[in-house]
Amino acid sequence: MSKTQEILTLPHDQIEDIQLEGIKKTVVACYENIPFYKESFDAAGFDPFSIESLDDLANAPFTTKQDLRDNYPYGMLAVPKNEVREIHMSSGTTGIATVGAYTDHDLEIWGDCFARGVLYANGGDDDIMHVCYGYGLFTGGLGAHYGGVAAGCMTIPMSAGNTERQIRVLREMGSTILCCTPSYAMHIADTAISMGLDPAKDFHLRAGIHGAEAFSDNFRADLEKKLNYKVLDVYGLTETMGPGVAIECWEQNGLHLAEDHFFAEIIDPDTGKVLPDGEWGELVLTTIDREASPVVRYRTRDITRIIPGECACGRTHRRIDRLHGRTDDMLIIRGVNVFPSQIEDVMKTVPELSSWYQVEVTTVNHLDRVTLKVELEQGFDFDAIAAIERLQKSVEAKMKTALSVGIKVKIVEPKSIPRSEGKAKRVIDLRTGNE
Ligand code: DLL
Repeated sequence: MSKTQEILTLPHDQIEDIQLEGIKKTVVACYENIPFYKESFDAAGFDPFSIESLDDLANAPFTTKQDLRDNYPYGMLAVPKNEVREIHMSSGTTGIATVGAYTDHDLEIWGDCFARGVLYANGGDDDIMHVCYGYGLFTGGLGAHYGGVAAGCMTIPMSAGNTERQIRVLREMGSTILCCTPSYAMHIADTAISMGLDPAKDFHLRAGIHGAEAFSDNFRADLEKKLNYKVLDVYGLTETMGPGVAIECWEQNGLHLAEDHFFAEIIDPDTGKVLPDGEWGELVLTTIDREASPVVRYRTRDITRIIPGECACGRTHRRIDRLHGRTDDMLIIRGVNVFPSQIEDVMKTVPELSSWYQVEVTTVNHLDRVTLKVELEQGFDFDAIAAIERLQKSVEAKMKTALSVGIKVKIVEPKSIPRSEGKAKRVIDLRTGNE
């Protein structure tokens, strides 16, 4: 058994020993090397030398994205600059970047974490990994690339874009694992179909390792049918490493956290209280052995839960559920909280609607107005105007029942919503102050 495979099946109490040792070191390294942490721990009265059990970590204060932004560019570095080999950045909506830095060791664990996706896909050195996440400051491309190399795959560094070329290479090289956002995978599939190909037969894919954005079960089922492969969800974020923090196994029943590198807590986003396994809340991550950019109790704003119990695959690392969205995705429409995933849940119940949509929020006469633009599923007649109007009304009624707030529904032609090569833009908030 390889070292990684052995780690993935360690009894959980041994994983917790690794976590406790790692966290003790991380917390002290943060305190001693990062002025932000010294100030924040002191202000909270948290003694970094006091940790004796994993529960004690709950006494440490949280770290937020704003803290990382305030310390841009090098304020959160825990090692001298000459030990840093690579950096990545995420710009976010406000344009102020957060930086993730990696030492040689950090790059090695990154590769190891993403390579678990290949193991979860029952793969190895016979696989050909086609990587069309963007390479560059975005962590998707290089993170998947290091994983492919670490897993021994032939790794093809396509980066995103030039979709027809992606299709040519997928066919000609016989790629077996596709790594990109789920929306780009769907765009590749649809473009291949519009070129007269049948990607289910003309490609040789076995698995897709897709993430960086939320996607519904329906969307996944569609993708799996079009590309004749199995889709595994991968989660990660620039602030803690990039893709590979958690990845689904072949069971498709939650994403195994790389628990030997990350400690996860789920908190109530309003009170900050740690919630028991099984309850939905905000994911908070602490790095266990990250050297250059360690974080303590980083509030990801991502909403998930720890799935109680063991996975049928036999691996012992705990699983998080597929993401329900982010705390900051939540729209407050005339005082009612609405998540885009709730809108998607209603869409799923209407067979005439495809999974491509955009939600636009504007202000009309000082009131929020939400318009859902959703594409008609291929094969339904867009020119049957009366039928489309009836359908719009009936979807509006369903939305009102499900969301407790009215939204306008506009059914648009198939393929009229712009496709993305990276993360799809699902919500456009044009309300004053949100442009
Ligand atoms: O998106 C890292 C990544 C690249 C993950 C490739 C997976 C694959 P950021 O650009 O910093 O990093 O964005 C991180 O994206 O906090 C989530 O809100 C969202 N996200 C990431 N993975 C998933 C997923 C990368 N599987 C933010 N499902 C995170 C839903 C995801 N949302």
